[in-house]
Amino acid sequence: MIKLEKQGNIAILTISRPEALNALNSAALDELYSTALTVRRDSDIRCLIITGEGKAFVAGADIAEMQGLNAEEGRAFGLKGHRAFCAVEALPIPVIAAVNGFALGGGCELALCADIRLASEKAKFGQPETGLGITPGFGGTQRLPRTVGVSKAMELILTAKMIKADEALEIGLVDHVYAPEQLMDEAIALANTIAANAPVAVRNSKSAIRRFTGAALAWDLGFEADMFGACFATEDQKNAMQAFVDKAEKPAFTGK
Ligand code: CO8
Repeated sequence: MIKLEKQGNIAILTISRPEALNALNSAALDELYSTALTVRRDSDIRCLIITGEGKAFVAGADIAEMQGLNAEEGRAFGLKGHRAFCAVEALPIPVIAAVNGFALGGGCELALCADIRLASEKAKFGQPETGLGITPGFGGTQRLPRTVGVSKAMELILTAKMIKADEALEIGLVDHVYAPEQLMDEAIALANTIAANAPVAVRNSKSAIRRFTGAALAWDLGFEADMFGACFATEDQKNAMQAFVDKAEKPAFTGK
């Protein structure tokens, strides 16, 4: 499900579960975590690119798997996501997200763990969770406002709307937008440019910048997991996720 390919001093990590638009289930999250550790241990890798196979980057956490969770299990699933995503974010080398398609929910949150985000013109971003009866659970409530500012993050999370790549560029969610066929070439060229610079200076620069964005992040993610888990005790979460799995119309929310 998670592929890792080395090209000289750079590596490409591909999320590959195309039959479910690369939705992250528990097994994929465990593999993502262990792959991040593999990258961390390989001192030849100087820059990592993350992308998705097929028409999606990552269409979120796996809704079919989350559907029946209770509050405690929901919180545990959120923490499993945090473990994998924090392992990616905490890599000492720079990470580039090459967002080739849908980056929704956990997919947008994974892109937010990267240091630089490039997108295809076909990419779409969003945090659809409030329409599914839950909060973002893989860091979106904390990393999105740190990236695009509080009010844009509020708008995206509270409306659950999807935005296209050009709007993502406008609000600073991505740094560049390219034609689909150019995306990987541009990502590889950028990774090689970074990899050609002095490795210690590159790592130390990342580490210094991360002190600015990472202040109090661990505590804030713990709070997000509490809020996320609590949603799994509601009927709205059960009904909305059941409707997605059944391909039925979204239910009217009751607040219960
Ligand atoms: N989970 C599980 N399966 C999915 C998901 C998903 N997130 N997204 C797509 N799939 C599956 C579909 O069920 C479908 O399966 P099948 O072929 O067996 O019916 C297959 O992928 C293809 O999908 P579609 O037929 O729907 O493709 P479309 O091109 O018509 O639509 C969309 C593409 C718009 C991306 C649509 O698939 C969609 O809306 N997906 C859900 C997006 C979403 O809501 N993501 C957020 C999920 S919640 C989340 O990520 C919370 C993160 C925090 C979790 C914390 C841990 C608990």
